[in-house]
Amino acid sequence: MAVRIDGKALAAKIKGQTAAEAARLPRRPGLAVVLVGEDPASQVYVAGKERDCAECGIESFGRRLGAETSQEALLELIRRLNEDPRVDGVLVQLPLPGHLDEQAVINAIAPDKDVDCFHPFNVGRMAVGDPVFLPCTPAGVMAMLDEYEIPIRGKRCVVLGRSNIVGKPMAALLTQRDGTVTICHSQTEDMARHTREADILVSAVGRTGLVTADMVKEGAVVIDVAMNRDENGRLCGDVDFAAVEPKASYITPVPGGVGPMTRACLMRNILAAARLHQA
Ligand code: L34
Repeated sequence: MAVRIDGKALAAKIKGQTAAEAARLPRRPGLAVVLVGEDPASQVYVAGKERDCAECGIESFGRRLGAETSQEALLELIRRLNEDPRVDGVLVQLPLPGHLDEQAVINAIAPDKDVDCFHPFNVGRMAVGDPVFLPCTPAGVMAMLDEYEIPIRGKRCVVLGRSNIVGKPMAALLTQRDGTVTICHSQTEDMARHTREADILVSAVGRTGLVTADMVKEGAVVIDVAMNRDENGRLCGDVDFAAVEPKASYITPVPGGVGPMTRACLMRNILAAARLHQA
């Protein structure tokens, strides 16, 4: 039976450290969270981030915009936040309504305030192994592996999903730690052939029931990044948890796994940004 990785507990520990360090700065760090539209899941996640900020002694400036906001109005808001000295981090919650150009919005965020680590400058710095910030979800996964002393070097790591915000940076960080990394995606032929070889399996697809017990090697470490709703509206990941748990050596639950770690790593990035700005 797998050990359940307690993301909530580790996130609390990281937030405690972040709060202690933030308290020593000459000025309170600040985060601007921009939410466009009324997506209910995004509202929950943003509320969680604002709660984390309060716990860490970080000031949060919420900016709620209507779903019909124009690209130009959103870019103008970002320009103002880029110039606001109280704001150390600017986060635009994704996904944006369909008429908005997400990449153009990300590109408009000042790289030194890009606490998501989505801007191409920061993605590049991370990819060459000289990071300014680390992407929150992949960094959260790495922190969980390290906390439980799970070795990465030489291990077969399989990442399901190739998004810019999770799959690609996840693969980069595992590679930097000397994992042997395979990325699978919607066009992969015979995905189970890959997953069955994995010592560390990270699923970030967003499809309930994607990872079944027959796809997991005995003793594998299984990390579930997804945030899906099942037919009863309950939060669940990609992994068939009940069936996979007996086979795995370590497994993350949803909720209480990667989600809280993403938010804790965001707090760390805001602290790092505040240090850049206050140096
Ligand atoms: N810009 N957009 C930007 N940055 C991000 O880092 C995100 N992401 C993803 C969506 N859009 C984003 C998040 O914050 C997903 N995500 C996220 C973060 C935290 C949680 C879920 C998604 C989270 O706290 N999950 C809780 C349960 C929350 C609930 O009850 O719904 C958990 O325990 O997993």
